[in-house]
Amino acid sequence: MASTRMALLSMGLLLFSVQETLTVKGQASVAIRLSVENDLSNLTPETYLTSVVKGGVLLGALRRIQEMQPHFSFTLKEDPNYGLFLESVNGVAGSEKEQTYWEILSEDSGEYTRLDVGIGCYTPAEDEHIVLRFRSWAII
Ligand code: B12
Repeated sequence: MASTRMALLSMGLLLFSVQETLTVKGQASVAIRLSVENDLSNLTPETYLTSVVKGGVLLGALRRIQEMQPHFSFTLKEDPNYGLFLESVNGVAGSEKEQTYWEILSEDSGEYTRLDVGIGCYTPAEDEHIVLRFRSWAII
């Protein structure tokens, strides 16, 4: 009797945690925060709450924000060797001539780590804070 009750309880907990991680489309998802900052202007940083399919790449989160937020947009360039390069965010584009680009970082307790791959390869973790920062590479 006690073991049946334990089994039902564990099943209940399992169903609860599974339900908690399901998105509208029925796929498990990972919630993340994404901020957009600009080192070269004094625009107020924007922060978006979004999610990506479990095991999915950062690009999926950007697409999801673009679908939900009328003021968020981005464009990509395809590089033959490294895949997808984030070219512009909210109408602000990086430029070879101006030596500017969108840097992609992960922030944790005030520490910023530069991602070592692009948006088409990076797999965000649960509750990760991703920062897209417009900056100059001349002052790295
Ligand atoms: C210089 C450089 C940059 C410069 C390129 C501009 C310039 N004109 O200098 C800047 C600062 C913009 C840059 C940015 C980034 N870079 Co970079 N970069 C390099 C580096 C050191 C040399 C590239 C180069 O000049 N090759 C010589 C030229 C003649 O060849 P090319 O094919 O024309 O080079 C182009 C591509 O490399 C492209 N590029 C550069 N970085 C990246 C990153 C991604 C994801 C893509 C798709 C394209 C791309 O820009 C170059 C100029 O057009 C390489 C490492 C290496 N030693 O190769 C890393 C390297 C390519 N970068 C890398 C990364 C991770 C990034 C960033 C994602 C870092 C970040 N977290 O922000 C960002 C891209 C962000 C975005 N907006 O999508 C990785 C890519 C790894 C991978 N498998 O995805 C590398 C291999 C470094 C590493 N970690 O080992 N980068």
